[in-house]
Parts: sequence; structure tokens; C-alpha cells
Amino acid sequence: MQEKLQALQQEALQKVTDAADLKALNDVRVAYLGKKGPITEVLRGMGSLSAEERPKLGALANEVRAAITAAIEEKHEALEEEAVNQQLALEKIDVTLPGAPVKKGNHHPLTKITEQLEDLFLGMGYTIAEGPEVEQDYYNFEALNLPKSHPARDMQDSFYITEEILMRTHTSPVQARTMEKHEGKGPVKIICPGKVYRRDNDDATHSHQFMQIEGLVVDENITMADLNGTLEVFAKKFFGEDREIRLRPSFFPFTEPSVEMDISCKICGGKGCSVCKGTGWIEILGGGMVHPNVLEMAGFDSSKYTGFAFGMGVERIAMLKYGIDDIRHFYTNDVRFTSQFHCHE
Ligand code: 2U9
Repeated sequence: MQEKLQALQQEALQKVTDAADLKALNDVRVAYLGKKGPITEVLRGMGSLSAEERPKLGALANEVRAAITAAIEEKHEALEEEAVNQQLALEKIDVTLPGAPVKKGNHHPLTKITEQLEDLFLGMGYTIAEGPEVEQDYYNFEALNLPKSHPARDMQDSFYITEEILMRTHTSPVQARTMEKHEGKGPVKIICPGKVYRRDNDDATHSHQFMQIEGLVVDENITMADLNGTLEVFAKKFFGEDREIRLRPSFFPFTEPSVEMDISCKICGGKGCSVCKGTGWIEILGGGMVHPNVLEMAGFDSSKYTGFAFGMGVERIAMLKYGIDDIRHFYTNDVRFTSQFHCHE
């Protein structure tokens, strides 16, 4: 019986060693240590032994059982560790792999053009001024030499909130407010970007809301030559060094004299084509010398100070720069349009 137990132990330990997974190991446990297993069988047959031999064999059986149990526990631990390691190997994350690509957005073309224009004028020493879109009649019209009866108000029909409050029709009230803050002391050198509103019927070239950038310089000894030089630098930097500019006489209530600026047509080089309607020139902006009435109303002595101002529509500039044929594209927010402006100049 002793030999049988020892043989059983050897056999069981070998099977424990051979068990390839937790299931096989459990089968060994059930087979050798279970109630119907061979060790229990041996113990059951102890009745036929002498009183001397019985405890010896009992002790041996317990040793065998303990040895097999210990071997199973050890193997169990090893197999579990192996299983965890296998799982870890399977779930290993390669942190050096490139991530899923994130779709990059881009700025709206009007934002881009505005920022490009801002950069250009910041480089010439201007600062940026902003003001309210819901504006008082006084700053939008009156302070700009457009009294209530002035016929030029018709050209800038607005959305009125009350008799005295309206959606601004240009960014010029920002200049008027800034001048007022200066309390009659120069220099003032600002550009004012922002959204403006006019009661207009929308079509390919008109929109009831659009963006402007206006500039204003007020100081002693400012002349038309300063305006001319500034506009020339702007035109060449923005549209290309090969562009020529020309100033034509015009009229605005807030400037005197007033001008409109054209640049030579890039498409035909000045010969005349469909883009410039055969003239060789494309209208870009308006400007002029600040009207003495405007200077005085803002608290500046017009015998000491002079100034120039100019204004442009950002949509028009963007349309010319990118060859966009309909102003409504800017406001319908179709990503097929807005996503075409990916370059970050
Ligand atoms: C102050 C004094 C003078 C701003 C000016 C223009 C000429 C002009 C238009 C261009 C196209 C507006 O977007 S547009 O329709 N602007 O032609 N703007 S002078 O003159 C000012 C402004 C403020 C205190």
C-alpha cells in the first residue's frame, strides 16, 4: 500500500507538471484528491491493516495528499500568472503608433482676410479699435457730418431699434468715439474692423450685413500725400508689388476732399478684361481727408489738426483676392465653401 501511495504521488505530480492550463490542472485535482480518487480508495482499505501500520499509512497518505495539493497550488499560481502575462501581451498598447487623425478646422475666409489686414496695418504702427454694433444715431451719422436731414443717409439705410438707436451702417462711429476719448489731442492712428448692417436687398454683390475695415489718422501736418502713400503700401503689400494704384475724386460727407482708390487689374495687367470691365482698374476702397466738421465735433481744433480716413468692405477684398463670385457664400456656411481656405498665411 505504501508503494502504491508513493507511485500515486509520482504519477499525480507528473500530471500536475504536464497540465497545460487551469482546466487540465483542475481535472488532475478532481482525479487524485476527489472523494472517488485513488488516495481516498487507499485510505478506505486501511481497515485490513494492523493497528501499528494504520497510523503510519494514514500519515503517509496525508503527506501524499499535502504534496499533491501543494504542487497543484503552485502550478495554479504559475498558470494564473502566465494567463495574466498572456492577456497583458495581447492588450499591449504601442504608444509610439500614430493617433487617429483629428480633422483640422480653419478660420472663416472673412476672419482670415481681417487678420491679414490687421497685421498689415499693425506693422505700420496702427492700433485696433472696436465698438458697439448697436449704435446711437449720434455716432453713426451726426458726428460724421450727416445730420438728420442729410440726403446721403439714404445710401446707408439702416435697421432701427428706436428713433435714436440703430444697427451701425459702417464702423466709422468707432473712429468718432475714439477721437472723442482723445479729448482734442493727437495723434490718433487706428483701424476699426467689424460687422456693419444696411437695409439692402441681398444679391451676388450686396448683403444686409457685411464687414468693414476702416482706418483713421489724426495729427498735425497730415496731408493727402500721407493717405496716398499709406494706400499705396497697403495695395502693394496686400495684392502684390506689381500693382499700381490710382485715386479718383469722389464724395463722402465725412471726408473732404474724398477719393476712391483703384488697383491695376491683375488678370489683364491693365489692358482691360471682363473682371475689370474693360477699364484695366478695379475699385478697392474709399477715403479722404477728415472733414473739419468731423474733427471739431469730436473736440479737435481743425486749424491745428488734420487727418485722413479710409474704408473698405472685407467681403469685396476677399472676393477679389480669392476669386469668389457671390457674396452670399460667406454667410450660407456651406463647408464645401468655407473649407477651401486651409492655408494659414
Ligand atoms: C471718421 C472720419 C472719416 C471713413 C471712410 C470711406 C471713405 C469709404 C466704404 C468703402 C466700401 C464703405 O464698405 S464700404 O461700403 N468706405 O469709402 N470710409 S472715408 O471715413 C471716416 C470715418 C470716420 C471719424
